[in-house]
Amino acid sequence: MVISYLQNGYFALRSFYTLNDINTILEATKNCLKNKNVQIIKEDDGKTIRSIMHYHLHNKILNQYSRDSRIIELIQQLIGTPVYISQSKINLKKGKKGKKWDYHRGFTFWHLLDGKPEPKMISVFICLTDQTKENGAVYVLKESHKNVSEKSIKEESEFINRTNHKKDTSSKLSIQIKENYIEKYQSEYEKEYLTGKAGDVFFMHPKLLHASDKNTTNISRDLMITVFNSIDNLPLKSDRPNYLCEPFKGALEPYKL
Ligand SMILES: O=C(O)CCC(=O)C(=O)O
Ligand SMILES: [Fe+2]
Repeated sequence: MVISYLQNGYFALRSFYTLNDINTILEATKNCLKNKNVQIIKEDDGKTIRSIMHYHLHNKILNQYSRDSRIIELIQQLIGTPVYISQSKINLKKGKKGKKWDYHRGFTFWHLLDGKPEPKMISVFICLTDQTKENGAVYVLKESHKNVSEKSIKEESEFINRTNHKKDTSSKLSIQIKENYIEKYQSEYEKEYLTGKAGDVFFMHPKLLHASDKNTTNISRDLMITVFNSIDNLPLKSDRPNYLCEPFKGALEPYKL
């Protein structure tokens, strides 16, 4: 697992959660949506929900799943220090209505916009529904996390829409990777779809290039995403809202489910 993470930039834990777990999470997600403090990002149609932000702060059951001791243990092994949650969201990609995510590296946003110095971070993706090419599964460019410097991140990036933070996670991301760089990376690295079943979990390196297409089916493609950051890697300059860059309130306490 550790070798595969370092080599490819991601790895999968198949059937990590039972369907019972997943139903519990989906039910809790419905309750979370009733909470007025939770930040919702809509698709460009202004109606369809795209992301439910900082889910871990607004529902007790979701909070417990966000601190699953088995996952935290793995993350601490990979990062080497205690961690906290620096961002969390549930991305619903509704049948026929859910839209794409452009190619990006999480670290571009967390480093350039929030000033997190190092890639001592990991994103965990829990599949809440089956993930297929047709319903818009995430795809990655395998090994594209390697040889990425601060200079190369700046060179490949183009800033748009910098005044509206809701665009930081919209279908046209506020930091775009320039077209010529995307073409270059697509020719250099192998594209791999993170397809799987509800209950599968993916771990992703913060520098790995990834994207997803719109949902062309009637089946929703739902993902619960939690970004863990080292307690030694706090943001130095973020002016973004808390739901994009959560303030540090102490190391995460693992929860035994
Ligand atoms: O939901 C997706 O398809 C991609 C989400 C993603 O990459 C992100 O939230 O950073
Ligand atoms: Fe992402």
